Amino acid sequence: MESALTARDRVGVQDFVLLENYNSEAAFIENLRRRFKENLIYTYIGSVLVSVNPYKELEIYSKQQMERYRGVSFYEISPHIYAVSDNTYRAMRTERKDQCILISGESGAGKTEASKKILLYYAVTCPANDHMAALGDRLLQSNPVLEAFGNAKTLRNDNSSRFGKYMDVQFDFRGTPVGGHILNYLLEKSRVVHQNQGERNFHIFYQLLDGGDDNLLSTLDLERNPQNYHYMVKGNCPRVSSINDKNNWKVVMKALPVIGFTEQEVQKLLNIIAGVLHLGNTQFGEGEEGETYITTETQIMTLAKLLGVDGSALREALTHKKLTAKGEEMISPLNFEQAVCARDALAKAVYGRTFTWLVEKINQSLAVKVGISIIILWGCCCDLPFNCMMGLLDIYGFEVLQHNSFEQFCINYCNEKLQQLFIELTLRSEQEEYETEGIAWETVKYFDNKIICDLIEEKHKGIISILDEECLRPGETCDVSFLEKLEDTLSGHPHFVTHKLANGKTRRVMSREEFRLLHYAGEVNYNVNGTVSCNLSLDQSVMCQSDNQILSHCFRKEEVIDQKRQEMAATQFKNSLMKLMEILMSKEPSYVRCIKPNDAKQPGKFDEVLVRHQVKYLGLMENLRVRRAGFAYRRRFEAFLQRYKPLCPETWPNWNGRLVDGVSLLVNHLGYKPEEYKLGRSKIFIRFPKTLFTTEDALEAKKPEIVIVIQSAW
Ligand code: AD9
Ligand code: MG
Repeated sequence: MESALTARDRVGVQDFVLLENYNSEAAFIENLRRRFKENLIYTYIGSVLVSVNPYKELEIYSKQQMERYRGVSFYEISPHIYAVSDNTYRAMRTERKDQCILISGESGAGKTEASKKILLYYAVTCPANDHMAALGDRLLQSNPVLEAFGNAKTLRNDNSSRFGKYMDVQFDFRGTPVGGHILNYLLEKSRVVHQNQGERNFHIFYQLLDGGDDNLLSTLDLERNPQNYHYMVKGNCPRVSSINDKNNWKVVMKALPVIGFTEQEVQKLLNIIAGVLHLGNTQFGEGEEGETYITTETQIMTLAKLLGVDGSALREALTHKKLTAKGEEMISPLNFEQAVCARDALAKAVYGRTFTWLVEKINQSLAVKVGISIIILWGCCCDLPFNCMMGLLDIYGFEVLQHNSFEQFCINYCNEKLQQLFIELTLRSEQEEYETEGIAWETVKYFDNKIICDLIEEKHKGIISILDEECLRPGETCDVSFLEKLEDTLSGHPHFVTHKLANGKTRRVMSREEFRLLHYAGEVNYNVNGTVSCNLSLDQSVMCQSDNQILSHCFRKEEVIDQKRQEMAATQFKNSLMKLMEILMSKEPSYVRCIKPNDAKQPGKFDEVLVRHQVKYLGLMENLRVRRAGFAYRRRFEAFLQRYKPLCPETWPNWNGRLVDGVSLLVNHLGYKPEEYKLGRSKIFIRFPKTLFTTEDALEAKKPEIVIVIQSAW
């Protein structure tokens, strides 16, 4: 007994619900710390998985481990990302409801790693024939490709996702993955042209220079040294010890054909990547009359060739702008700064659109193939669960940088929305449900971040609406007037701060170009420099004529000319987030809450202050209180009866009385104790998972008998 106690003292409890002092934040953190020290990085809060990044490889992700978790109920085995994967998969099959796994946490907390492990679990354990195995392969291979083009080294994470990713995996009636689809969200395009000190551009640039063979580099007119490229040197960090660019290059080059890229497409793609580097090296000079010209003439021809456009048209696009006045088109020269801006804008557009094309291409490769629909149809006839979806959300984490721009604003807004969804589904609706169902309940208080979401997205007076208005205003728009407008509309809001104090004085610690938002996860100062002006559109129609098919596809004329679409980047992002929320709300969610143990990316280091901050803002204590006081499972009376009626002679094969009476008879027959469950108005609430597992086991044992009864009825 004593040794068991000691072991428990050492490794803590595997479900916070079992924590004796469940109201104490210190006890919560101590439990996390003990487990972390023992390499037990996973802990539950009921069915929510809390994961602490170990920053080292653990021997817990093998195929044997996958087998251990297969078909095993949550609480019978130590917490694991595989347990969440498996339980979600089984819930999808038995309850015939689309599921989603939402992975959240700040930058570097381990979201992307978690999502890859989930995907790997499905690819390895789900039933598959040859065709499906190939699909599993494509699903897995899409990861290194997307990471090469969409991830980069930042100060917080050597492999930071610079885009948001929501992936739906489609399963047929046998539980076999038959297709997939990726939705991507706002790539951080500014990284293409600028990196902060200690950060890098997207991995693919370094991979190409390090891994591409001499022949390839010479066709692309590239040199191996990243220091020769302006777009790769700003962060002063060409090499990262944890990253092997050469190997990763090989992985990407192997993955592309598996996903269905032809040799020609790969070539065109690399032309574009090289083109972006050459674009970055394009330099300008200023003539005597203030006109701008290109000083790197020889290189502009290489660039034009790589981008598949006419050299003089490209030169013109980089040094002139087109204006339309009274129906007439006029060409006017750009000054030096404008030319630099046009060059960078073109590089960002080329890279950003190519990234979108890449996702489209991957989606084509993951799409459900026609042959499979026959199986699905058959599944439908058999009334078996089919065509169920499993969504996987891995989005950029909350971040506070030294200099935060429009892109950080979008990233943090996105995290605000995800937190809102978490509150909505786990804290608010759970409590509201007890109320509607008439179950006695003492309300748990929590911080509702709706006030911050409204501040950002509300119509007419939210930050995004104000930005839109500023962008659409005719004439010269500017960042300062945007900030003034924000101040006029939002001053006094408890989550919005600028340098202006209510008494007319100035807050000295803040610059005049910044506003501060008090996010649920912390305070962030956003610099408005470039927010409005970066939204101004430049003429990029030269790309429409490209004979590089990827680029001509990416720069379709109607889109390039439609200025409004480009200007409203923030609104587009808001709308895509709204759609994402709708998708997620329509599914049954499971949560993985990732925690970053230290800022130094070091194994074994548990920074309590940092962890406490995350526990706080992720709302984990509130989550625990609701879970601890509440019920682990709830089922509508019909569903509960339908599933378990064979276990009671009075409800089997049919129950014709009131549903609540049928459920009462059933649970009495099963021997449920009063403290184990409660009957609401339309649902049964079961306090402990174990109760339901025992019932499930009883049903499993009864199955052969049920089949015989059904057969004899035939
Ligand atoms: V960001 O918002 O995209 O910047 P993530 O996605 O939360 O961030 P990521 O999954 O990329 O973080 O994890 C950061 C690094 O931590 C990884 O590159 C690994 O080196 C390390 N990590 C994370 N999870 C694990 C794990 N389960 N085992 C081992 C891990 N290492
Ligand atoms: Mg990530």
